[in-house]
Amino acid sequence: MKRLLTTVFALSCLLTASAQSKDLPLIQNVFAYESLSLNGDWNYIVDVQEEGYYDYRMNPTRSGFFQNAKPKRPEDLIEYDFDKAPTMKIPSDWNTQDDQLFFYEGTVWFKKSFQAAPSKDSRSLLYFAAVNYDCHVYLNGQHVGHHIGGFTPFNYDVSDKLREGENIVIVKVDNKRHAEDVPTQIFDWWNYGGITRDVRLVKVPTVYLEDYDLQLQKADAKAKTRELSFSAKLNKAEAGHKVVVSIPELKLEQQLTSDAEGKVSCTLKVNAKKLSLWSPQNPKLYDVRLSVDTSTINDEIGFRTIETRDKQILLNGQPIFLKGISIHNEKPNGGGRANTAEDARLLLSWAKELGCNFVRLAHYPHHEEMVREAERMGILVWSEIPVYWTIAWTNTKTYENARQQLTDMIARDHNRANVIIWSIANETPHSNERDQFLGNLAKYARTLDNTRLISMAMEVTGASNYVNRLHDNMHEYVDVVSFNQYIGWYRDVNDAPKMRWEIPYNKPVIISEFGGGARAGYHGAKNQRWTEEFQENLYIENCAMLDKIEGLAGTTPWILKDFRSPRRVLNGIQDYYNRKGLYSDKGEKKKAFYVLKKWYEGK
Ligand code: GCB
Repeated sequence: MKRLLTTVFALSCLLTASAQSKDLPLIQNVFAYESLSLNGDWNYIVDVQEEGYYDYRMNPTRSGFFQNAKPKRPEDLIEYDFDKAPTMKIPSDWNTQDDQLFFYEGTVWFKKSFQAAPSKDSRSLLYFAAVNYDCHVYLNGQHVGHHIGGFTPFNYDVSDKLREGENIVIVKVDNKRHAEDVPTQIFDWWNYGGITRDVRLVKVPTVYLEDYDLQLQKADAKAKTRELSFSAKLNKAEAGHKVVVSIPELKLEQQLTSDAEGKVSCTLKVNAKKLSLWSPQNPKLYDVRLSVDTSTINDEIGFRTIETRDKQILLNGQPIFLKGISIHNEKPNGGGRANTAEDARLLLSWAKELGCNFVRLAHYPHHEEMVREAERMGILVWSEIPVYWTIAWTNTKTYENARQQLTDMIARDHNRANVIIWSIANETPHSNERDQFLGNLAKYARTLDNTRLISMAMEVTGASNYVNRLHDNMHEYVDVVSFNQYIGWYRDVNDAPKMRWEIPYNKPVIISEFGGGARAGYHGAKNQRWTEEFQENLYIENCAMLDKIEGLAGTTPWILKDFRSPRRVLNGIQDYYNRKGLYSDKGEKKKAFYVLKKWYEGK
């Protein structure tokens, strides 16, 4: 009987978990709402064998750590106590917060208490900007949801679980790597675990704008009137709600009424001369007001078009060369996950100093402030999902996972004028299964957003002697053909002047990676690996070589700053850092920085 009960309980736990695992659709522009920050000190318990989740038969346990149990009588046995456990600052990654957790990959439980005063006139959303990688969220002992994927936000409506006074949120975070995950088991960056971005309790009206989209339509250069298409969806499928969109500076306002699906849409027309288009030289953002019934929120939105013509990328109808740099989502000085607006501003100011008008936010969605700060600073963005290297192409759950991460990346940032490219993958090995997986993802991305360009970082294949031939079936699915190449690092730099490029596609080409490693402060001859001079020479040779690629549309060399990677084990040089940065991990410029800066000055 006891066994049967355990099984029934285990089953109900699993069913509950999967029934609740569907997150509430992501709220658009979370910054616009009043919210209680749940950042700060959280108690944590490292749980190597997931004692707090499974019993000794590996069934989900009734007395899991999410209960936050306390002994009621002196003889009660409870073998954990969050209130006696250490604390760490959230948001953060545990690897840089606790020396013992530097290499740790597994489960850690987090707990935070907070005060709340729920009201019948509003709803409360528990919002996580990112948790790496697999997490279960509990509020006051009840399971709220299960989320997979380390770099995208998610939220739950917790109004019915919230109570007056003290509330306790507990999160089980597991960052173990698996072959069927996205990213998969191996990747060249640190698997930072934890609640790595902000946590908020967001107060929303009972009816609010779950999503809205405001985009400039493409038009003829001579068009006298420009059109802004607006669409929005309420959190409730209810007809009759009044929705107003206005852009005071343009003297535009439109009143709409929701249909039975809770949707509205319209086209706003504006005199072309009055519309100041967003661009790197003019990162103009308009104050946009949006209201539903009696509540109003604001956003800052820029208007621009992005398209391709043969080998050119056109921003607002004009060809643009994308002077880019790749960036990992790491703090500028000292490692660890970047997660603040200050981190974003410093990293992006380095990119600006380099002369960039474009950044490749590799290899997964970066924090939202990074995209928003870049937009304010006039920097275009390539945003990517972690479909990296050897993904389990035939596994349907893997596909669903990648698709969900793509959905959430686009859901979060589709109103950002500076995001021009959605990248669906990086350096994936060719096969029919891969083509099907990525082909479906590319088609799906277009159904979510047909106003931006789709790309992916491909590899040069079929390089024979001095011919670099780009051949990838995925060329059909993308708007921009991008590829990584490492002449000078994984291949001799002396080959650079001899290389001939064969790119048989009439589409814009971006070199999405090139580069090589140097330890800042290590000097020597230009053929001495790891010296700044070696990296400097590699950049000189590569820039000269790239100048010969006809119609090149842009580059995002690898990479702005040295970043942590467990694959980089060479003592005294790498010390668990990938050293291909133009800045060191401490923010020192290396000599190659000046080569790229000069090259960009001439572009
Ligand atoms: C690549 C990968 C990037 C690596 C880089 C390297 O091609 O896309 O994630 O870090 O090479 O340093 O080898």
